[in-house]
Amino acid sequence: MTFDRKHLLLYAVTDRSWTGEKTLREQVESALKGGVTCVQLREKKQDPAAFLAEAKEIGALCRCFKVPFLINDNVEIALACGADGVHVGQNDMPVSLARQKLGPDKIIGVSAHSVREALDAVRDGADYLGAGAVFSTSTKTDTSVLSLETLRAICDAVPVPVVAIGGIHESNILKLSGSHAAGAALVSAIFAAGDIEQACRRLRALAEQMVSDNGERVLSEQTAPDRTERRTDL
Ligand code: TZP
Ligand code: MG
Repeated sequence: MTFDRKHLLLYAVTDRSWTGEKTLREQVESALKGGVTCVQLREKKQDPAAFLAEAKEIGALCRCFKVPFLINDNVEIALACGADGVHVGQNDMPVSLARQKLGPDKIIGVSAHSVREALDAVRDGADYLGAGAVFSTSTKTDTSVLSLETLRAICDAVPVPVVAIGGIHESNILKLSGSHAAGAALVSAIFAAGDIEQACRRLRALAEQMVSDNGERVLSEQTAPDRTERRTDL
């Protein structure tokens, strides 16, 4: 499978805050059935052994659905579980070091909050960028809200696709129309939902509507010699 912007359309970032009746694995399966196009396993408190065991299990599930599986922050876990790649923030492992450790074929996503950070990340080897928070969120406290103008400026500055993140829900996702974002990454709108599969179906339809405004950008990106043609090992 070739990684490209369509994988960013409806991007699920996990959070175990709402597990209980269901395991995280079951929740991810519901999200996959509902049509998410990428899964990022984001664990801030798991010990390494539990993190790795869970990563192997959820990674295998994503492979069944042919959906890229990425690990937040932890390059060693990504390598050990055979993930398709990682997502790193500005305070995590430097992108160039992550690229060195992962090799040319793994997907590297990088959080960017400005055009400067976006350009630096692409120079250092990012395959896609996550930009946000685009709306206020209580899921991540150490972040501030980015204007939609900045989101669009980031999207237009780089030759790789950009996924918007932060406070995105069914009621505001269409506000991203015309931003040139390739899709939306969501935590609580997916994992706090009562019926995750149905929530993802609705979000998927809205995300498709949101990006349908971006036709011109898709065409120009397809003709640009960008880095999104990397093969993954899916
Ligand atoms: N990065 C920027 S905002 C955010 C992350 C991980 C949290 C997004 O969570 P939610 O629940 O979709 O607002
Ligand atoms: Mg991080």
